[in-house]
Amino acid sequence: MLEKHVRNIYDYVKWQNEWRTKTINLIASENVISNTVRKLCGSDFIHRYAEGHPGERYYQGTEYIDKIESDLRNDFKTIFRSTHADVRPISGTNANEAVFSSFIKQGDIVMVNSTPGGGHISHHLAGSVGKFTKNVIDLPLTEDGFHIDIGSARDLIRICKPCMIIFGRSLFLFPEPVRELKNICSEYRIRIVYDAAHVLGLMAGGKFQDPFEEGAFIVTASTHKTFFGTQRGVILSSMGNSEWQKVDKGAFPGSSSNHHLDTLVGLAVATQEMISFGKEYSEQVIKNAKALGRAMKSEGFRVLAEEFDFTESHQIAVNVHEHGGGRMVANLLKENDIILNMNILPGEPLRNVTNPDGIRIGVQEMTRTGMKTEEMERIAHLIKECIIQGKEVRGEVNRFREDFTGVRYSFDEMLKDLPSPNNL
Ligand code: DSN
Repeated sequence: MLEKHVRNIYDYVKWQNEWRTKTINLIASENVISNTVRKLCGSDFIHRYAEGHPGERYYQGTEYIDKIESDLRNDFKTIFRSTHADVRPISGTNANEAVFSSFIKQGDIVMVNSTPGGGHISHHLAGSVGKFTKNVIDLPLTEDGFHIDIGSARDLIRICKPCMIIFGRSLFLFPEPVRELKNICSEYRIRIVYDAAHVLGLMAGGKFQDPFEEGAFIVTASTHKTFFGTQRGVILSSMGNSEWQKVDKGAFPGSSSNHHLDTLVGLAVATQEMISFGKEYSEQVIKNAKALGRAMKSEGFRVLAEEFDFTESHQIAVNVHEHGGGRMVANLLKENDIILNMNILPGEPLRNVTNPDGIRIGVQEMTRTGMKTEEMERIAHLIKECIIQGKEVRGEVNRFREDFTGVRYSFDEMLKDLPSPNNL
């Protein structure tokens, strides 16, 4: 009986693998790892612990992970020009928690992007910030809903005197006004935290804003959306050593014990891919997102932010109210093997969150399979056939994906003969 359960799990994994290589994957928070990363995952490191820092562990037997981890830490410092990097958080939210626990005290005021403004749940009262203070205030938005209103934000800062402003979003179309709010933040000694989870790979490629250069105090991120990594988190900063000690303790033992060495190995390989191919990749991602915005618009969809050429990131947002709303559209597309998620749009009331008007589309994963702007036009057309013309397009979607099965911007071709050490 129990053996049957294992066979069932095996089947689910097999079916998932087969299914998702045939689907058009447009979830903005996901990406695929290369075959090289995959080959190096599932090694002996999956069994091991290594609390602490390389060379100063609480466990024996960590020689090899020490080497991998300290090189990775240095690579992150070099790529993002920071003095410190902590690669131990096992997720973006885990990285955020290490930072919030270090710098937010009960009663402090924190300003964040609202949920309809695209803000991430971990920045909110119901998420990680809410564990440390109840005083969470939304940053004001401009009328278009896509940008922070600088004048109103300055006024609100003068009145509220927050201890921290958290930039970064889940619906993340345009850069944040770090530079514009830097002076007032210095004046009131406000820490600028920039959650770069969605745009880390674009930043690594030099194609999105550089929050440190613009005045951020600390950058947190997950490592697997536009960055090429396995699913983990990272914290970066050039703050002084004594303040960094707090973050260090926030990461361990504050918000994690073991830091999942197997995915750390994968991230180390993915970071080499990002160093080599990040510029070319991020350029293509942004080109593709803009192309998809234009194509969706010409297929008859209400794509947001047309006046700003739709996006400067890997995402676009579409109002599908007249097609039945975000939930219905996302479900119908899923039935046709096009996978994306419903999303609340700027200006929508929070009560819409479970049935919003919008869908969010991310092109980073399909770009990594080698798709270019022509393929974005094809995707927009398939979405139109499905949603506006009511056609069944699954077969066409599966055929289309047959030409895009590999993972580009990787060493896969060069290292195809490298045997997986896991088969030894
Ligand atoms: N909620 C995820 C997203 O889709 O943006 C990030 O954690």
